[in-house]
Amino acid sequence: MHEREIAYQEQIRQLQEEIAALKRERNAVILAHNYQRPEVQDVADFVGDSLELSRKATTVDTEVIVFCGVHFMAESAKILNPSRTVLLPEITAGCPMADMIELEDLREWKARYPDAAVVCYVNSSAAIKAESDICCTSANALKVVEAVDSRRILFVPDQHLGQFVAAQTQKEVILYPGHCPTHRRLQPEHLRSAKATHPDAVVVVHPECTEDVVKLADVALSTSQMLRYVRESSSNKFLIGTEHGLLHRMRLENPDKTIYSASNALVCPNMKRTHLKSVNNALRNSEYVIDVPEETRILAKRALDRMLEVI
Ligand code: CIZ
Ligand code: SF4
Repeated sequence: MHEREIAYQEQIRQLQEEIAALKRERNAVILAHNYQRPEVQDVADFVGDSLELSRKATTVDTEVIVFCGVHFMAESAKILNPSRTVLLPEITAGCPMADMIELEDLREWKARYPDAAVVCYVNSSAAIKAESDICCTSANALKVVEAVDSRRILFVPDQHLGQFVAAQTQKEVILYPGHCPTHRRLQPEHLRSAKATHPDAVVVVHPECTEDVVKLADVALSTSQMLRYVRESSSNKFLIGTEHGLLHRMRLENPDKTIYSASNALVCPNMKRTHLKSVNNALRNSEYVIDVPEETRILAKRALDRMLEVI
């Protein structure tokens, strides 16, 4: 190993040790999203998708939850667990897709389609959840749309996940024009070229990818579904079209399988803002506390609870 690499690994090891000690001292648990940096995932007590982590948060008995992810995820943890202190280590770690819809936009949209039910992807702010009828994740979006008591659905904010659902239901799905800039960077030509290089790999993409990309894949799944799929599949080569962070866990869980990324462009800069130093600072200084106004929290929780009743 190169000298610089050895020094870097030593720095990581020291930070991980400090974090473990601080965690005990602060009575904290660390939750990390599947898209976090490998070294951050390695220091976490639980790694998962946003919903798994929010649910996990309801079962932990620690006072503090350090949520390594982006802002809306920490908000969801707070919505479901108001008695805990929820910390987001990097306050500027937002989600551009969630920011593509403002409360005023949604109110205008609802006024335009007064007979439609609003289904809101969990990748949205607490205020948007509070104004919606029900939430969904990428793992249950179709089930939620089918379960809602309305023929007409306003789907916010991800047009690509909405389109993915629209193609599988008889219901009318009206798409709000938001998107994930990271998943949109995976272009059909990237996937065609990756498929040509690895013709025997099973192609698995996220439904936040564009319709053209989804059509080129063998299957489109959420991150938790991808992990299960790869674990249970009898194939041993996979091309994965989602944020790079997921590959860390997938490779750890499947040492005998070969996992390729569909493109080097699949890196979410917001997910990568959180470093071990950020986690260390969060525990040391109790930053940054995520709060949701009680009125918003109750309404947002209603939308999340309705989803949890469906799945
Ligand atoms: O809900 C999540 O955690 C996200 C952002 C993606 C997924 O498919 O799990
Ligand atoms: Fe938002 Fe996309 Fe990043 Fe997920 S990967 S946090 S949807 S920008």
